[in-house]
Amino acid sequence: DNSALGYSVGTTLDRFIKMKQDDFPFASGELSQLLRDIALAAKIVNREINRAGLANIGGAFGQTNVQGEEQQKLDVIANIRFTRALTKGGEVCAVVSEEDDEVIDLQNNSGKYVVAIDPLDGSSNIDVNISIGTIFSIYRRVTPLGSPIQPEDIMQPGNKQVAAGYVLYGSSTMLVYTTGHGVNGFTYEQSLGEYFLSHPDMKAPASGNIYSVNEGLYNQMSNGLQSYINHCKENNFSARYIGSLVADFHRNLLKGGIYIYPGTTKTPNGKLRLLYEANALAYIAEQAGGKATDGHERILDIMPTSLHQRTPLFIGSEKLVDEAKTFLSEEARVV
Ligand code: P6P
Repeated sequence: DNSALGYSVGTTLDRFIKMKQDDFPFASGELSQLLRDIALAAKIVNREINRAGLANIGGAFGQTNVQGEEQQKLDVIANIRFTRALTKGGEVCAVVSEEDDEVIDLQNNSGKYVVAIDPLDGSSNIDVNISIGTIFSIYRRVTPLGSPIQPEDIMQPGNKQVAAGYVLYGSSTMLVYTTGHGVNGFTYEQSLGEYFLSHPDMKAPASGNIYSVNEGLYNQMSNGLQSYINHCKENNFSARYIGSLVADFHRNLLKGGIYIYPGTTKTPNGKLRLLYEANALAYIAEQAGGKATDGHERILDIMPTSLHQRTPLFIGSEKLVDEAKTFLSEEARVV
């Protein structure tokens, strides 16, 4: 029971948001409503995901959609669901989505917030029934109300986030988020349609012995990173790599560990996207006492220059991220 924190395990998400809002009487409640909108869309996406496998069986289970259309890809469906929920909610004026080349203007000119989202990350894992996730960042717009202005409202560094979170559609579905006052995890109870506080005040273990990296990239890695990976092997680390960012991140957040998606000779900036993957997880990691860098600088201080830009990502337990960095800088000295 975390009564010292003013709430206890088992509190519903709605009550938790309400209590947190009471802590900020000047809050207009719009961010609270925005979080509710995201939580609702996640319930719908969760249901679509659970039905997807059957949808491929088609009519046999009556799963083809009513229009009998070609079963849309789940990440397209997720993008529609989140964008629609944010449009109807009215608090968001613009969305940057992994699924759309350009910024989506929601035509909510009184919306104070901008959302960057990966509606369904790791969708290549769906067909093989591996956990997948939604990742989102929330910013306050910086220009006066009206149509969102680029780049000012959109290309904000991660240190300007007002909230960030992820949904993990795993053995159970969880919503984990921060509004800058710590990290809290909620587990979705499908039969009740409610999220219940299951992981209050989440803290990243300062260290750990799990490293998560695609070792298939080893030969394309810098000497410094190769030496760090060898260091992990020499120190009895466990290699845990699901290949689904949210699942790998969440496990390391709970157990301690480091997740690395490095720049390589073929992809110098790695694979993961700054605006709607790295920034959100970096904010959560830091709020939980962990760390996130691109190998050199803090992810949250990177000034974006393009919507879908990639960044190398070293994220997780503070001591491990710091340690990895020393190996990388050694490489710099050697060179
Ligand atoms: P690789 C999934 O495609 C994803 O975007 C992340 O979820 C995951 O961590 C990463 O890519 C896996 O990439 O190159 O190791 O298959």
